[in-house]
Amino acid sequence: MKFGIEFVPDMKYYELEYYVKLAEDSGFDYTWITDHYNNRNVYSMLTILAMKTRTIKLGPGVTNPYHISPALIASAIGTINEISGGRAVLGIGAGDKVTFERIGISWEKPLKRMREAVEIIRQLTEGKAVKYDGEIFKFNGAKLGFKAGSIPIYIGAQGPKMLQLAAEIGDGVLINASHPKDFEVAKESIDAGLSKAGKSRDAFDTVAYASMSVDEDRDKARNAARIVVAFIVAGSPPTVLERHGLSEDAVNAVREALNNAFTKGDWGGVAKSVTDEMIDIFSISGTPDDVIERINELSKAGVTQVVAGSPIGPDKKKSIKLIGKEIIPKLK
Ligand code: F42
Repeated sequence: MKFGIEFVPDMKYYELEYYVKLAEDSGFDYTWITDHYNNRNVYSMLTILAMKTRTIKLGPGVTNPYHISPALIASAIGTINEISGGRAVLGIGAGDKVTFERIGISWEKPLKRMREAVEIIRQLTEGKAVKYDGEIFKFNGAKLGFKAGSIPIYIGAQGPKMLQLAAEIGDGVLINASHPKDFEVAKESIDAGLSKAGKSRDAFDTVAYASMSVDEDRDKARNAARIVVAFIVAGSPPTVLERHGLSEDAVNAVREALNNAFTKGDWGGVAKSVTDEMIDIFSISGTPDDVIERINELSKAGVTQVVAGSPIGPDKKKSIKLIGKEIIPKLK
């Protein structure tokens, strides 16, 4: 099992640098930095991290081919690869619909755009001159003026078609899920993509981009996950909610509690609306032993990398150290 950690660049660069160095020293293999226009710029932050770390692989988790051209994505990630001495990884997804609506981007043809962008980025980073006559992108002899190097491309995916595409054209897939059932369901689409491309599963990284909360005190760990889980429940498509047998009433209670929190600031009500079952389905939360048990189940369901995503724990610093001491060494 490989270990990754996700950070949102909603903090000062030196705080992010501190956490990522701590994660590197604690044995994490990858750090993924999220990309939304309202946070600090992902490549600016990755530049600092590339300079200040030594071994951890790093990249956006995930950027998208709507904000900027694939040419600029190739140039940016190539620069990070050069600065980091070959440690860059590119996480790319279709982007976030809600965020796009605020900045006037319409979410059209995500599958087509993803396929074309990844094909172009790969050719550019491999040093090729790109002539590309796609439905979305037209390139006419574009070429990077420096050696970007070989950069693994991971695709953020949840839907069956995007999962299949990720397996067909990516080196890995970042799946926003924490429960083995979601990976058992994803397996069919991943296998279809791999077989279309004639690739073996061994050469492909299936990543659980999970919400994680770890503490020696189980209740503390689980309580720290409640607000994040509420957002995941509220944003999950009906197919996912049905898969886990969650009642409509319970889900509506979470949505209502979130509305109250936004209008009246009642975040305690949100925490109360989240059931223990929801915490089990949408996060990996508990003591180090609880987390190890869940990661073993994920491994059986085909997961090859677990990413510790928000909240990580009630005390981020303590939890990162705890994962490094009590979890990573037992699963490597
Ligand atoms: N999004 C961000 O904006 N920033 C992040 O930092 C971020 C991190 C992240 C990490 C892991 C992860 O898994 C996702 C993450 N995301 C992040 C979200 C990501 O950008 C994508 O929104 C998400 O992964 C895509 O979800 P999805 O696999 O469900 O794909 C969508 C597009 C979907 O609806 N897929 C369907 C499917 O079956 O896969 C298919 C849709 C379809 O068929 N579309 C047609 C087409 O041609 O594309 C027609 C649509 C049309 O417009 O006509």
